[in-house]
Amino acid sequence: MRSCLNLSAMMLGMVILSCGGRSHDVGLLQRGKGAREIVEAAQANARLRDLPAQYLEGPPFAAQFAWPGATSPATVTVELQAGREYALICTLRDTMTAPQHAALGMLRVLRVR
Ligand SMILES: [Cu+2]
Repeated sequence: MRSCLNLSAMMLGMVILSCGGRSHDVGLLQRGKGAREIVEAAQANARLRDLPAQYLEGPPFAAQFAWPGATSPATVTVELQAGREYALICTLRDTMTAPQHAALGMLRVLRVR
């Protein structure tokens, strides 16, 4: 995942640089869930609205988008809770039948101290 992450004072600023993927979603992970659950759900083609049943605590609450070869025109800033883990995931797919980018490893788990 070629995204630019800045963690400070519990704030996450997300800007997407040029990469094959175009969109990332941020969501709070259920306790005990992690990258394995994200990949398994993506491989099972879980829909975005079904992710809370798989590994998120509530729906994704932030998203960012950039066209291929471009940088996202804005920065999304979210306030993170100390002691929690967040999923930075790409739920896009290149075609209707292609796997979600998260199934291909386009994900990151953020731990906030
Ligand atoms: Cu992607």
